[in-house]
Amino acid sequence: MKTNCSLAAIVLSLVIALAFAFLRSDLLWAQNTNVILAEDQLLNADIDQFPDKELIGWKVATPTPYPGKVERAIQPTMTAYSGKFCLMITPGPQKGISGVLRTLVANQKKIPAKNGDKFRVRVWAKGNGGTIGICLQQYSNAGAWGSGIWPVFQKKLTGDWREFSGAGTVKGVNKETGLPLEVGYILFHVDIAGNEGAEEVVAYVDDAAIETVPQ
Ligand SMILES: [Ca+2]
Repeated sequence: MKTNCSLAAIVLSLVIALAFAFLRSDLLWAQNTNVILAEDQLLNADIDQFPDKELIGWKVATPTPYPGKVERAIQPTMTAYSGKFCLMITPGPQKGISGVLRTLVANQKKIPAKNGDKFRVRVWAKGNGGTIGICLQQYSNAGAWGSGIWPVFQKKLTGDWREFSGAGTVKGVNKETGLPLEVGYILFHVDIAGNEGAEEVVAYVDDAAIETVPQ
């Protein structure tokens, strides 16, 4: 009788362990299928694709009141964070505001998104002063702009490569009515701002990433 009880206990333990393992693998699988990797989401995310010296995937956002320059920086002039190249961003004078230098550089890949979706973003950057932000600009499928969200907002750049990351939830707002806008896609923007009255800021940016956060 005692042997039968022990055997039953062992069998029960095995069943529980197998059930837990099955549930756990199912959970992991579900998480993995919800994560979209960075290389699928951004164009030239590692900033190393420059055939024929062409700048692929990144350009100053238009229309924008924040002009500036975005170029490739190449070794040995500048040591990239990864690979051979990184972006070199020089903010320009902000229209209508004297002394303020700023620019927005947009990745050209439209990332499918809808209200309520959560995204995690990341970029590596350095600079001789100034700040960096990462903004997700929200648009309807028809291309109507529905404001931006700021997973990273005006963090100070330093002379060393640093990782800047954060997360934000899509929540488009119609600028004219104030009502929610049905978001169809987002665009990844890097925002570099200089210090008023300071010497010209030059920022270097590399290895951008964005991924959906499972909910
Ligand atoms: Ca790179």
